[in-house]
Amino acid sequence: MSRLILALDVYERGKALEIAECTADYLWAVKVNWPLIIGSGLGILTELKQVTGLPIIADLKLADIPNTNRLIARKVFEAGADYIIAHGFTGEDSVKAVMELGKTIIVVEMSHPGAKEFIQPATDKLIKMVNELEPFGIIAPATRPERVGYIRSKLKPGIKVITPGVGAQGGKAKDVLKAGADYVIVGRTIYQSENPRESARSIFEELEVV
Ligand code: OMP
Repeated sequence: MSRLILALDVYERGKALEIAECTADYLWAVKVNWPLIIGSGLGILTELKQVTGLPIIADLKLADIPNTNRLIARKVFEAGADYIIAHGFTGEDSVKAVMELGKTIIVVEMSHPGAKEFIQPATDKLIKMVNELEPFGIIAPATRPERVGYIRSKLKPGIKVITPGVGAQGGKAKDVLKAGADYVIVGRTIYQSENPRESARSIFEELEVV
């Protein structure tokens, strides 16, 4: 099974469906973030699922009070999302509101430089909460394999480690898998490439040999 997740951060419905369809053979799942939902509407979740046959991750990074998280998550799961990404820093009650409705992935550290300011100092506490709640998985930074290794070492076995930041943000697929990631998320390196299928195939093969 593939360990590659496509981050499909385009606006246009047609382009999204075309890229998803031509890369699907090399993916585990397709991740949809706000750009595509804003550009094409929530119906794109089911369309992507029909075209690819793959799980769909709705990357909303939910970060609100429990009631609002619940109101949003309910509609998004109903629209066909198999997983939702939520922030953990809002606290256990907000996270539980999403987890009660479906499979959830919690951000414990982010991949960009600014993540060092507020999120990284809170990572240990976020890991503790995640170990108690046992969501499907967590987000950790492919841009810092040493942090992926650290986070993996503190996490309960079975909780999946999902890592964005490979390619455009500088992370290397092999390094992050060796550090303990279960899946890597790749966006621009695939969807902005001249040949998205070929780019996805090449990352897929790189991941196979680790
Ligand atoms: P590329 O940088 O184009 O490969 O895209 C990375 C994708 O992963 C985007 O959809 C980001 O929103 C997402 N992401 C991060 O880049 N860093 C994080 O810390 C968390 C996420 C995420 O939750 O997926």
